[in-house]
Amino acid sequence: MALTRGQFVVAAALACIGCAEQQSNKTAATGANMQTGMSSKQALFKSIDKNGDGNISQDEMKSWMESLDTDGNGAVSDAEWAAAP
Ligand SMILES: [Ca+2]
Ligand SMILES: [Ca+2]
Repeated sequence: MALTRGQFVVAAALACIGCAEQQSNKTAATGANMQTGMSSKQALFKSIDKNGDGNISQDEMKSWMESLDTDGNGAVSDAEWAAAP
């Protein structure tokens, strides 16, 4: 089954959220999220949901991925992910 571009983007985002969740213990240990009180998963959602309507649209997902893809090759490498704020 072939994925459409939109389905691919959503699948990639879900994979990224899974990565963030796996790293949440490490983040909590450093106290990086103490000021916001949000889990890294919530913070990631809010950072993608630019207009704050509680939904991540394909456009929001696309612009988020493009913001991470600093070399513009259409993919987010682990180095680009690691360098993301
Ligand atoms: Ca939104
Ligand atoms: Ca890239």
